[in-house]
Amino acid sequence: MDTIASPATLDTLAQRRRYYERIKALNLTPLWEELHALVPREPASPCVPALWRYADIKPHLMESAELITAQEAVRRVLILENPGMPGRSCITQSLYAGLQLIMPGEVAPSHRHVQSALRFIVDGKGAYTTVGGERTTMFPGDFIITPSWAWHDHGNEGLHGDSEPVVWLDGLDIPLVRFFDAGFAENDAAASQSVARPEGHSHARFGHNMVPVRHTHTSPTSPIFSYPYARSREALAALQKAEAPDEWLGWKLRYVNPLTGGAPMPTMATCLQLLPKSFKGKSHRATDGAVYSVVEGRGTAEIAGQRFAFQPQDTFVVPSWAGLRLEADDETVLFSFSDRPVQDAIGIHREQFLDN
Ligand code: GTQ
Repeated sequence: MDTIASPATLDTLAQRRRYYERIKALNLTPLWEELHALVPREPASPCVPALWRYADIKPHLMESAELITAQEAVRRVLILENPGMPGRSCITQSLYAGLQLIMPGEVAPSHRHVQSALRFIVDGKGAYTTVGGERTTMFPGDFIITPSWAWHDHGNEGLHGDSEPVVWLDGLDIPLVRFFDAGFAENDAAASQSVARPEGHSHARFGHNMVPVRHTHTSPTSPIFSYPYARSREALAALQKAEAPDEWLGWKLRYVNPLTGGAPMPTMATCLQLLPKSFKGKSHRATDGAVYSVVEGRGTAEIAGQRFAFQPQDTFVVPSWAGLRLEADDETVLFSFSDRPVQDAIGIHREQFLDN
């Protein structure tokens, strides 16, 4: 039996077009014209590889402080918009990223929203964020989270009377929440929420591989909301002395919710990795597109065959299923985040470690 479809004649094609026009009035559209795009053989993301050089961005970010205060802007952020998806305020289909600036003496007023947020400190120190009544002071390389629906405000009073502009990378699940049309937000009555507990309280309770005995945690988000760089970096340095680097990833650790061992937030996974000097990694790809922030070192990210030279404070994005090969000229530390917990929850995550 002949199973190969014979090509439609021009007459049939014209008939089909007229038919499509008629059913359009009933809000109907034929699957067979869309099937390949709707159910692709493999991911075909509109997200493209891109790198944002901090040296190029910083002057513009500083200029924004002359145009608008953090108070008026609510959050003074330059969105890192994927060039493949202009106008959509996202860096991948599921993730939002931006660089937020807070000048000495400023306050970004307290609000809360359904969207979960992460902060990765890129430049400057001594700003703080208050999350649910507890403050944490920011230092470069710190990873800080704001759980869904937690009140949060940011400020910059400096350290020991010495304050400087502070910039961090914001990562939010804004596109995911928009996809579900499940977003709510409210402003707090006061610009700065009152501080209810001393700094370090959460860390004392949950940050030492111990947890309070009489505690029942109901949130899907980690009770630790600051993961200081000093500690994460120390772990990587100890690994470097103790074991050989992975051929694809170097030494790569993921941040965990100490109560579950899972990701710190239900929608975003975060990692910190160390690449030795002169590392030439093998290529890998995964269905979770990822955003990288360079903490230390210079090197090259080869993404889907395109080469991007990076240096400290740069941000780059790896689209879903794009091959990534990392090369390091110096000893290099990279922070990254992705939507992997969501893909794991629905059982669709795939990754490949390629032999080249
Ligand atoms: O700090 O609360 O980059 O609400 C975008 C939305 C930061 C924040 C962003 C936000 C925030």
